[in-house]
Amino acid sequence: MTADAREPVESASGWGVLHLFYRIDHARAEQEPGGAKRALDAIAALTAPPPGGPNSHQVLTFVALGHKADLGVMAVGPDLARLQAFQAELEGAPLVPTWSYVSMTETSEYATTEDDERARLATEDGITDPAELEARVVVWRERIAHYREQRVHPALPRRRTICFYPMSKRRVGPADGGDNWYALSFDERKRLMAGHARVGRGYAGRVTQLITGSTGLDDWEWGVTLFADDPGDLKQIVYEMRFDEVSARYAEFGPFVTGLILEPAEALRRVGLTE
Ligand code: 76R
Repeated sequence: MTADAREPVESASGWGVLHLFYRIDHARAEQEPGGAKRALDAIAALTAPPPGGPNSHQVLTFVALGHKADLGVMAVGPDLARLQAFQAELEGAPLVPTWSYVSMTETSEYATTEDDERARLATEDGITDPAELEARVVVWRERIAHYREQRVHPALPRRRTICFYPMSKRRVGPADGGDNWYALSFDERKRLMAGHARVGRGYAGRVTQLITGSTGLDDWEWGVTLFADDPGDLKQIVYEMRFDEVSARYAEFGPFVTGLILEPAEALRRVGLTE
């Protein structure tokens, strides 16, 4: 089957997201020089604009710290068939898969509404003057439109460091003495998520997060990808969120992987693959 015959697999609700982790097969890399070129060709094929239109498929490469992986590759885009083809092409390079995570971008059912924000401006920020309130709502509307678009159709940010981990909301039954997020009412979940967002907003400009949904797709319910220039901010946001009720009572976490984001050729060079 030629690439052109590949039937696109797209969703109306969001883009596909692959987090791929590899270690380098150094023996193979030595026997087959040019390993980096095969990986770079795969990246170029995924991200090249198709004739007559822009391409939304993006790749971000990072070198992982620690022995969970040497190299991390994050790929996003509308067509799951293209993402799968990319994954298969990467295996032409001397890379040994160590872990992967599959998710999709999504909007959140707890997104702040305009009424929520008006109420917050009045009670939290103490704004009573109607003209000032209106001006703040206008600014908010613009910020949130950008934020929502970025959640579903993200442009991967270029920060220096990345941290990825999967997580789920707890659903232990009362018989086991546990908390069950999914047994709470919508209003209660929304109230709790507002507290979560308050903590998150404190990191505006320092940490960019991309929360992608994986319920039904992979072993956990979300993939959390955090980007920051200062790696200490990755640690700090996750630590502060642990005290917030949503995380303290209801969150369960998978493994964490941290890496340094680099341009693909440089990332491959740092893990010992040459062109
Ligand atoms: O107002 C809005 O519409 C956005 C508010 C918001 C939602 C709905 C928000 C804000 N998040 C939302 C949803 Mn989040 N987030 C995480 C983690 O380690 C941990 O304890 C948790 C991992 C981080 C670090 C983080 C950061 N968030 C979600 C969801 C989906 C919940 C669901 O649908 O049930 C998850 C799993 C999740 C987890 N969050 C923010 C942040 C930050 C930094 C913000 C502020 C963004 C901003 O306003 O600029």
